[in-house]
Amino acid sequence: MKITQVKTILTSPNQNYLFVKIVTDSGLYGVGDASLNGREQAVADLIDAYLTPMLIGRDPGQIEDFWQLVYRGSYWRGGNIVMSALCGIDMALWDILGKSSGKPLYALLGGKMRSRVLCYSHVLGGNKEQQIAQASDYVKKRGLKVIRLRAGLPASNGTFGVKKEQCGPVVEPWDPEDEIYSTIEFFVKVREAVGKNVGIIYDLHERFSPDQAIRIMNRLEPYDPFFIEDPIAPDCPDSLRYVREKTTVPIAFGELYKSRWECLPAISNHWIDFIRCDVIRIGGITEARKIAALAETFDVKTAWHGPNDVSPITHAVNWHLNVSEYNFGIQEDGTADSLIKEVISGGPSYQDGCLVMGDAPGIGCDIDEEAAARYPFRKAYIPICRQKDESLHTW
Ligand code: KDG
Ligand code: MG
Repeated sequence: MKITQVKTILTSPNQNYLFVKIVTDSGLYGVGDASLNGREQAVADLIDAYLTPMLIGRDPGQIEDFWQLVYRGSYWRGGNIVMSALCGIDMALWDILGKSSGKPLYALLGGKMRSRVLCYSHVLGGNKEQQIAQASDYVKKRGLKVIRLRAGLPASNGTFGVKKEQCGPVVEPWDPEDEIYSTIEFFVKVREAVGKNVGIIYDLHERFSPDQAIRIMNRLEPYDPFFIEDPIAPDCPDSLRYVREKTTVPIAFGELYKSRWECLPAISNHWIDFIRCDVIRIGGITEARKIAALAETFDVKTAWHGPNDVSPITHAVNWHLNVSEYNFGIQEDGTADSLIKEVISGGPSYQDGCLVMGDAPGIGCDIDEEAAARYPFRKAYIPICRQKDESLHTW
């Protein structure tokens, strides 16, 4: 079998996405997700200009070889744009492998260890009162066993500002010192609303300094968080050690990591309990299974990143990883806008606090290119945060 065509498909069904479709001379094709919120066009350009010519005529089954070719063969290593492009291709190649062997992806990864995947969803209501009400509804009406709160609210509630053509990022105010006590108070109110048997995750979204994160986490200890996510920025690994030593609250970390080597100090020193890389950002399935194995070696569980700015293809890939890995912890189930379901079919569905999926060969998703064309891509930026003195702060 040989690759004959590589298509990049940019589309915006309420949120920007970039898909990769790799077609072969056998008629089989594979689909992958290369979405990088705020930089999709740059990823598409890299694929079109540099990677597609390297793919045409290749055997799609040589997945590891192509991964290494892109990662090491350009001499300059990694980065978000390269790794996202690599992921879109890597997923599509695994999809072709599954379809050509008639097996679902999880079977290629070692087979099923579990049939259901414990998941958590985002509490996104407008203000804090509405969010508390939504948290209760999620538990009482939808049967969620774990819910997720987050520090700060996205500019447009999940769409991250793609509503209009932007010429720069939207600015959101953020002053962490002001937020410490409201963060704690909010968590406590949600705990009172949902009761003691529901897991509560708080995504601090890299928005606090180590000392601020420690103050929050220590005060939350009696309220039993399921985990605290990304309490600090990932840039300085030693800061994570410092936070870890001063609190017993479980820590999930790593959606901004771009490689196994970036994850290594946090995992091998057990500074974290859950590794939550974004499969797109680390170069796809080929790298995710290595990170899962690395985490298993050091008793760290997985909690792969799964917000609504990754598509059902990535949610499906996460599911295949979840069912086939030993050290599965939990899966984030970002409530996807229904419009993306017009473009991408398949993917996991929600059932009684868990995610379930069928046994279709490959990843189990398909793309409707006509539907994608109905929602033209519009360049957009992720918002930024500025403090009262106007200085920039991590979003
Ligand atoms: O595009 C940014 C989102 O992927 C991120 O804000 C979502 O932190 C996130 C999460 O945990 O889902
Ligand atoms: Mg997060």
